[in-house]
Amino acid sequence: MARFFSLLLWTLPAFTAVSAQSTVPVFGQCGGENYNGPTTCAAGSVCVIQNPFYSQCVPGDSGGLPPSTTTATTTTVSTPTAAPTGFVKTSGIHFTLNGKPFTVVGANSYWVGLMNYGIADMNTAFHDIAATGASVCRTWGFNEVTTPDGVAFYQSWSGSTPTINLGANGLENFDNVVAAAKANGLRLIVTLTNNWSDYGGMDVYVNQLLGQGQPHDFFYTNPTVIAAYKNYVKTFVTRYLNEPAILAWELANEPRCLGSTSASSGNCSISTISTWAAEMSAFIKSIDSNHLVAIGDEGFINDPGNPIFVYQGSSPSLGIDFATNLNISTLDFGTFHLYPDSWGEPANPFGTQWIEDHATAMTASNKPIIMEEFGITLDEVDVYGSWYSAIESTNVAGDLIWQAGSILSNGESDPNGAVFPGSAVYILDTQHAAALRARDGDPQ
Ligand SMILES: *[C@@H]1O[C@H](CO)[C@@H](O)[C@H](O)[C@H]1NC(C)=O
Ligand SMILES: *[C@@H]1O[C@H](CO)[C@@H](O)[C@H](O)[C@H]1NC(C)=O
Ligand SMILES: CC(=O)N[C@H]1CO[C@H](CO)[C@@H](O)[C@@H]1O
Repeated sequence: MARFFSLLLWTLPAFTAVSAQSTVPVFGQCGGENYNGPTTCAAGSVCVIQNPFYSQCVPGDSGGLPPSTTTATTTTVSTPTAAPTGFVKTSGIHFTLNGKPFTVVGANSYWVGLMNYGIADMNTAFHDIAATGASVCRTWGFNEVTTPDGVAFYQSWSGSTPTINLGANGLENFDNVVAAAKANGLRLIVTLTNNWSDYGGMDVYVNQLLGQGQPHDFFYTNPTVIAAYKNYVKTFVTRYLNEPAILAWELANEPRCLGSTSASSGNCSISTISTWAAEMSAFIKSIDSNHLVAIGDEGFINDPGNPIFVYQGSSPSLGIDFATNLNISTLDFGTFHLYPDSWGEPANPFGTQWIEDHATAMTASNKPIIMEEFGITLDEVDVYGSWYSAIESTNVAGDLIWQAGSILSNGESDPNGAVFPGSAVYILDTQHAAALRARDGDPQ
């Protein structure tokens, strides 16, 4: 069925009044009730009202016009422009914000904080995501390096000694990521390590602390490794304790018994990873009661005898059971991924069945779940359309496509599976975000 669709453009809301004093840096406060400081934004940024109490200098220009003293001109229904306030919580199978429904929909952008993008490019990236009506972006809060290689990194290792990078290409860079997401009305799901060797991940901890080639799954069980990971997590999480633009922390991207570079110990099972997830999520909850916590796993189902690989969660290479992990009280929501091409399955009916089977576990656990990564290489619009219908009708809380794409100052962002503004999938995503918000009665 063809549906009329018109793409709504993102517009900055009003500029605040200006009285010439000193200049406010980008992302600094420039107005708001009871605010008496300077109101002129640094060159290349404009003052944007986020709420009655807070206006912020946001990268952009005012089109050569002096800032206007009148309030809001145009806003669109499809794009939230207010900076996030309040922490997202859960209630039954739903996410909530300030007691009202909150729809989790958007995209992954692992690259936004890693590729040395400046604030203006970060702003473009988040603007392109927000303009679909998205509420959330998932990104990497890790890059473990033994030799810094030019991109941003958050922890470097010299032998068995890790050093968290607090500098301009470290957590200060992530501060900019958070501020840029926030300025575009988005919240972040931040993943704190990787099963895979991309950007370091678990094997760096294991190799540096226990010796090269030690089993991947020692990441989950070795006390020295667990202590080092907790130290990293604590520094990262504590820095953003009071930041409402963080929606959730994730323990790892796609944890499995097996990684990219080393073997498994042969002693890794569902209980290995669920025990680790329970300990790590309780640890985060003990230092941060504001934010939600999830695993970040692919959502494998444990159905012994099922011939399909991703239903063999107890396989010694996987060690994940979606239902078992949903039972962990310090985990707030469940995640699953959907990549039929890499899993050797057809897009459908496999894909819609996979969504329905997770919805069944969601109902049993009474926690929200999201399809937080998915992708296919052929017939994207038809296939995603069918998956989105399944998400919408099964009450799965939402989804984040892999992955966002933007045209930035040095060209295209990582084109792998990327959805660029104006593409057919981008337009489909915009319709889907509106449908999910309408389903949930999300007031944004
Ligand atoms: C196997 O793992 C369990 C916990 O998952 C642990 O108690 C046991 O000591 C491990 N055995 C070996 C040989 O590593
Ligand atoms: C999850 O917890 C419920 C309630 O305690 C229990 O009935 C169910 O068997 C558990 N599921 C798994 C997979 O552990
Ligand atoms: C599931 C998945 O995407 N796995 C890939 C992650 O990345 C590593 C490389 O670092 C690949 O080997 C995996 O196949």
